[in-house]
Amino acid sequence: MATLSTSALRSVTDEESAAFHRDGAVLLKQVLPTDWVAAAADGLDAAIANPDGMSTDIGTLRVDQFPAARSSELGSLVTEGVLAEIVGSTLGAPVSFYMDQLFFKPAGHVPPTPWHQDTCYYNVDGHDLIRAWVSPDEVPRDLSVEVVRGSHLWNTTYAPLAGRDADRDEDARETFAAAEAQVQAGTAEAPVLGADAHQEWDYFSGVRDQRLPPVPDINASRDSFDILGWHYEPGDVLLFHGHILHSALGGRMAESSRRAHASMWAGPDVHYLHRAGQIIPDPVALYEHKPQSGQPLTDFPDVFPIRWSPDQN
Ligand SMILES: O=C(O)CCC(=O)C(=O)O
Repeated sequence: MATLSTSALRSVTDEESAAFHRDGAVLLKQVLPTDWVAAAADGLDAAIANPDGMSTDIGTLRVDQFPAARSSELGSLVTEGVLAEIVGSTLGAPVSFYMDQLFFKPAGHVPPTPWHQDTCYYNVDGHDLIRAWVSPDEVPRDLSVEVVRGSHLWNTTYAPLAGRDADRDEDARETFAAAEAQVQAGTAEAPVLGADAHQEWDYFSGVRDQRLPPVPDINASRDSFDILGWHYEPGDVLLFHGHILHSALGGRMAESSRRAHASMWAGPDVHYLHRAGQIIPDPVALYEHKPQSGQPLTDFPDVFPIRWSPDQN
């Protein structure tokens, strides 16, 4: 890969950073240099053309986990600093890359992405979780990501939309009860989903935590919620909090496909949390460290090196 730009097109303003902290999301207009947009496009195309054991088709929505691990372009996007600079300067704190996903919606009938939070899917917790959503495609308001403004501060963790249903599946019930007993006893020596899940996995490999409240039916009463959405253009970076309720509109025909890369970044207060209802496997390099609930991710600097810090700039 040729050498790419080493800094963002412009600085994140104080107003943009304040908007992220207040609303839980902000669209940064024209911050990602064109060469990085092109690299993201190449990386997404390569990953889309080469599914792996974690690629999932949900109707016509394709979702991949950890695509940066198998694409040099996406790998560079999350390690070489420009995106980290954008994320970290918005958060106002040092940031490490935690994990990434791709979302591909081909031309034709575009499925919506249902309302959900990200935090409940992962074995991490903390306030400083921030998502960077980047697309090489123009995405109109009625097909792009939207959020419930301020819901990152609601202090409610909703049930994930995935996972086996312990009410209907005895094996799932037993699996969950055993995992929860270990979590409660503080003896969870291994996460529910092991490193082998990186070879073969789908959204029903884990068991949903039925004790968590269901996501409210936001679309049934959209006027009751303060919904924010944007017209996205290549070069923009959409940042949203890991705990915010978000979705993407769909339900109509589109002439072109929508390719998106979404990376999750962790700031200083993010720690490991064994969830009996884990849905998405841990980053593969973390397994050998046998993390314990409550351990800050900064305890694992070789797995999660700091990619940008205000002190270095
Ligand atoms: O791109 C989408 O449709 C959904 C994105 C999303 O849910 C995420 O990045 O967490």
